[in-house]
Amino acid sequence: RIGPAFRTSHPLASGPVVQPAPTVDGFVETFLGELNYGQGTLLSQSTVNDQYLALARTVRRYLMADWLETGTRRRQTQQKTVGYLSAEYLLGRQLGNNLLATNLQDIAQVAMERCGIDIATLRAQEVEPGLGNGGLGRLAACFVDSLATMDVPCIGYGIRYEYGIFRQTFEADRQVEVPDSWLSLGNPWEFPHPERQVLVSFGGSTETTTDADGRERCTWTPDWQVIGMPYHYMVPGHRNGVVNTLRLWSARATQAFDLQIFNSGDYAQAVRAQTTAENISKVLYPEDSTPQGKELRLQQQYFFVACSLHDFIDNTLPADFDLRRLHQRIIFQLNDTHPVIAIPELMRILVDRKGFAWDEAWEITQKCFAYTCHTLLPEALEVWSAELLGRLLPRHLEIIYRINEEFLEEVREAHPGDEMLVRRMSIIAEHPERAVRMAYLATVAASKVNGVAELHSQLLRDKVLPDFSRLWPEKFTNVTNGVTPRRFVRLANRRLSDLLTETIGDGWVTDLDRLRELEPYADDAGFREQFRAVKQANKERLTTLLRVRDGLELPPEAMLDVMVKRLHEYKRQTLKLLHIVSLYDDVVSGRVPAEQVTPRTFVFGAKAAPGYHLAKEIIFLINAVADVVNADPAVAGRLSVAFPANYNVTLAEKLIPAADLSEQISLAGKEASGTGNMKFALNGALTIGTDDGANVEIRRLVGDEHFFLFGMTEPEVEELTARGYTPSAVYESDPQLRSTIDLLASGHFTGGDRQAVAPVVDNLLHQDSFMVLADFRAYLDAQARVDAAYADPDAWSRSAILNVARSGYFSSDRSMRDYLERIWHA
Ligand code: OX2
Repeated sequence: RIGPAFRTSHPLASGPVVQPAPTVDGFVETFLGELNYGQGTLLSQSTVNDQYLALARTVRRYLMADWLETGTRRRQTQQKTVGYLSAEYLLGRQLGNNLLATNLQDIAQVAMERCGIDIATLRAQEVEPGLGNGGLGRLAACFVDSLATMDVPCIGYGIRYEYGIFRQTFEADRQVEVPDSWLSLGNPWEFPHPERQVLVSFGGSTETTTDADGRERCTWTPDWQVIGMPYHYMVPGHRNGVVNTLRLWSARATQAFDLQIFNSGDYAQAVRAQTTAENISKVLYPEDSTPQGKELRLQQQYFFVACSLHDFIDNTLPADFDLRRLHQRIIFQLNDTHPVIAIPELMRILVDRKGFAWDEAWEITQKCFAYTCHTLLPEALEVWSAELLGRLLPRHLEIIYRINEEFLEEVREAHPGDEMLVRRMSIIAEHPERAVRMAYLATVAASKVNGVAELHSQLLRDKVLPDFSRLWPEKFTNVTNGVTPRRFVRLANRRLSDLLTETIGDGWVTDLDRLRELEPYADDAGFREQFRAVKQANKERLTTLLRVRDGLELPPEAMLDVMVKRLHEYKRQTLKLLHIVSLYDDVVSGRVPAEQVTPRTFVFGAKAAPGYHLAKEIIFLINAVADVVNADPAVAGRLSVAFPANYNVTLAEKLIPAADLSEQISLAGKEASGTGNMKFALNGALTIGTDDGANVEIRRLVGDEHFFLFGMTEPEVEELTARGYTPSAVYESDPQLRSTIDLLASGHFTGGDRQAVAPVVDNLLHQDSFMVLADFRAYLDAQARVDAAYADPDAWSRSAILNVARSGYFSSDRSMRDYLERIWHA
């Protein structure tokens, strides 16, 4: 460390950090400086990667003064901070976003031209940090963007995975996972801070002794430790001079550990020890909403929350801070159950390290956490076996047991004699093995519990946590998800953004309710014309991209019908597939003349968790159907199917602005919210969707006439489940469904191979857990309504414009205001 004497001895050391001049000349000069002194190369010799890195570092320089200034201001004001704890952040590319935030887009473009560089090539060089799976991770990224834009103090805490979500490729139509080594060409957006590293302990045993004054003290003697090394990322607000911090932790082996083994001469063992430690932040778990009982995953969870709590309490708060006031300085928001082990960790810090009495520590802890649940699927609620938790974190298991004991006492007091209730509510499950229910632990400890859309929050109260919501009704609340208009409108859809700004001014970028002002223009024929031209240009941009990126040839005129999201049975990509097959079947069987079919391009984008076999079979089937449909002259110019591999944030930014129709077709009661649905509506696509998640609110806001609703409602699903659902009976009763499934089953799409389609077809006919067949008829009818509506371009554009105008509510800025008001009180 450099001592304070040195720091203040130079006159420049205490002065403000100077930003480079926000001019083309200033930009060129900084860029060339970065190329020469940062990359150690000459413009004439530099590679595209050199140029990208130098450009990124240039933009970083413009942000640095604001970052340092924001940090200083935060330290001075000591305002309450949001500590967002999330195992995932699906950030998307940084360069474009940071140019937008700093208002340097045009300057950078001209500056690069002066250097003879095409900036688009440099943008394409950036590998997006895929540190998340899907909606949950992308939501976290939208939230930190909004908080910075609203100048709310926030530290996003998470894990710097060395390998993010796998890169998906297709071989013989099947998903193949390629490791995502996103760091291999260098990462200009991160700053390692070794001086803030933290030691994290695992394993070992505990011992309780009694002090002279009769107080029990627990000491945990761990077995092994790892170092948490923080990497800081800038999170700039939109043109407001604010830059918040995302602090992602990377695991390192401790030197002491290494050296000891090295000195004993066992080099292989030393390397193994290092591997064990560094494995912790090696890979992101490639799942979305179904946990695998993996020890490494629990290690990851504890690792990052232990680092984060330590970081805030010991390295961020002033040394003399009175921890009884902790809740006035921080609220830790638990992004689903992944960080819930932070609760016993804070108790451990307060009781074992800081010497608080249990009751006082519990009072503090309860005020410092709030919990967001993102699912309704019972299999997605994390449960850790007590054996594993006790082995890895013995002290934490003891603390959890004590929390549970005291909580169950409270239940017994409120409901004397109801032992069934006590068993139901226990944080500890006894069957099939003793295990910790993390969602219950979170609910017991948190000051607030929220779902992510109105319907979800209601089902969370009524179905998932009914006993808890009866005990503490005031604890439960809703905050409907949102998405950042900066990335998903302004950056992704420049053409629409310019049209919006020309029409209603640029206030909408940070105040999305202003989109309401667009409503009257829905009735303006000239505006509708411009709006259609924007959509058409976006489609052409997409067509070009998919030609270059995937070798796909798509007709740029057809309706673009898009279903992009993680592959999961409950999301029902198979329902979409049955629709496509039925349209194709109608034509090839001669029932419907090809000319009567509305030209459509169907686009899928989806990754399947590598261990989720049925999901991978569905991917195979979509690709197989695409191959045949695209090659069959009978439907040429009418139906085409595109499944570009490796759907990610970068691709979403190109796909969503081009879409006409947004597919949100999950079985009612299964999709907690969805956020893709919001992005599509904001970009002027119409939704075909079930009464599920945030679809309910989208439909209410945009109006029934501008939304294609279909399918069973959640109570109807419940009722059918209770009555007993037999998919084969539905198949027998609907000739069109029968014909569609028979065509699939015949091997028509798989070169006659019936075995290849059997896993999906058999599942639909004999299990169909998510009632695809039950909703098939309603879905096809709704799609016929879509065709009819699309046939009137003026009416369609009017609806599309109204979708944009009425979707301002789905800004993540609004979500953040709701969290601030209902949960954080920051
Ligand atoms: C997802 C939910 O499935 C999705 O409905 C929601 O929009 C998103 O989280 C953000 O709230 N893992 N991913 C999710 O939940 C879990 C668990």
